[in-house]
Amino acid sequence: MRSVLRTFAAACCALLMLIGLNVGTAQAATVEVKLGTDAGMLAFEPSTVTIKSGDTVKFINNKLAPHNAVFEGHDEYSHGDLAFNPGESWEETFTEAGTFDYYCEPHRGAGMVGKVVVE
Ligand SMILES: [Cu+2]
Repeated sequence: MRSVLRTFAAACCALLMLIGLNVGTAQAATVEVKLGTDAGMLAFEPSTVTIKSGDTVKFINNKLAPHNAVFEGHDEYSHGDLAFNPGESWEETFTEAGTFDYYCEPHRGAGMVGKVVVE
């Protein structure tokens, strides 16, 4: 009986370690989005990113500044301040699942729009 208990305890330990490892590998990721494409287009690159809840999107000023990113109906994800300098960046962490459309205010008419899909 004692050996059965010991086996059971060992199995529990192994299970806990596996759970611990899983938590370790499920670390939040950061995905980068360029403002203005490398080719010199008024667009976000990539224009659609798919991430997991808890992941972060890092917006990096690239070309044809200034840019910003406004999420309609989601002030918490919006960055209204215009970025003028190349390399200027900011980060937004998405904690709720859904599809979030955004645009660059000064370049909305030129079609500078993007989408963040949070799974
Ligand atoms: Cu822009």
